Amino acid sequence: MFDTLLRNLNIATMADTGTAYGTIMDGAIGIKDGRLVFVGRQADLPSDARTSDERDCEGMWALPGFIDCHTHIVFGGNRAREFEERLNGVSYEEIARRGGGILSTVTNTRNASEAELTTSAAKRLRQLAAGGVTTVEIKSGYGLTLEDELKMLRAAKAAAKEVGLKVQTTFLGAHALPPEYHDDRDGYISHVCDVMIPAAANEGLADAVDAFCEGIAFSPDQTARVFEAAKAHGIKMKLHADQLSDLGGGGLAARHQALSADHLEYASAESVKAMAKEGTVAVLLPGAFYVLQESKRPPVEMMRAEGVHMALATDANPGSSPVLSIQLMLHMGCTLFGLTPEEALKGITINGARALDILHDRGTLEVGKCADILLFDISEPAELAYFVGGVPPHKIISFNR
Ligand code: DI6
Ligand code: FE
Repeated sequence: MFDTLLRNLNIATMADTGTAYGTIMDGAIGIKDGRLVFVGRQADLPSDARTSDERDCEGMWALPGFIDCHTHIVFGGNRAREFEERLNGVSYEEIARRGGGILSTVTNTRNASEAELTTSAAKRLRQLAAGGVTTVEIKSGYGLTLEDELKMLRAAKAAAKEVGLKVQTTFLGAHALPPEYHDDRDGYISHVCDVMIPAAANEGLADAVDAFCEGIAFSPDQTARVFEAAKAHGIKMKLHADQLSDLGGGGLAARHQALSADHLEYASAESVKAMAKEGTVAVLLPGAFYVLQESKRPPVEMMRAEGVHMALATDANPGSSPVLSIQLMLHMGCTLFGLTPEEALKGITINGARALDILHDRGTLEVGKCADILLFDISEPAELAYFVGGVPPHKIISFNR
């Protein structure tokens, strides 16, 4: 009755059961047709349980496959040279004047073929996957022309397929102003809304739409236009909100029923309350906070008190977060943002799934969901957040379809 039966393991189901980590000690997991059909105590296995593939897991811990719900992992080139120059005393301004920074990534992404983007992204995805990521969200946003944005989204899907990951793609045309538009931000947003979003929707290339709502990027009004266009095409919404200043981005995302608002270092009490009310997930990104050497932490205590679901992600990108380890984010979520290890782990499982609207299928080990399982040789789940950089999974059993 089971294709595979995993015995003799402890299970951190990560489900909201009221028990820490949703733990089941001395558990067993039954898999049939790639789905979980039994998750419980070994003692509760049906007496007629049969399988031709029974595996003794020797007391290891099982967790749901990790979800990295915010990445920009498809990009041309990288900015290691700039990093090096900065540490040799060259100023940001000088680098920007030479066309460096985000614009250098735009140039390199435009110059790369879809195949080249796929290959370089797949290489980085393999590193993420080695840390236990089985589902990844990938944004566009370095093409900034219709053709180059769609190229990025296709590369995202191809790279994830090559590595065997489940992928959710997000159209982030409103990431930066392309040089062609000079200072015409409203003109570019019109192009995003009238041309790019419809095209991404028609080609089935975007599960969600995102925007960078910030003084240096797009205003709340421009963001609202992007959201209206997304809604008109039945596409979900996410938002880069309140990362460097408080523009009320968290509240804006909540009012539009966005899945998540991400970053949130400067989010106001009003925004946090609105997010709690609408069930908007707060996606916390300690990698960018660390690399940018920020000092203002997101209002985690308030989010906790208000009952906002908190997710954690790498924000993998060539500028503010060259991070390819989700488990490092567990540690940094705890040390930099004050999450508990359990909250941090929820951030890359159940709440990562909420941030992508895939909780029906992922994010916890519960009957009916995809058999997407990590086995760790650890003595308790907190070890994963405690070790800086985490613990490599002993085995990954994932039916990604
Ligand atoms: N927020 C960020 O920190 C990055 N993008 C964004 O929306 C920066 C991306 C880059 O520098 O390449
Ligand atoms: Fe980001």
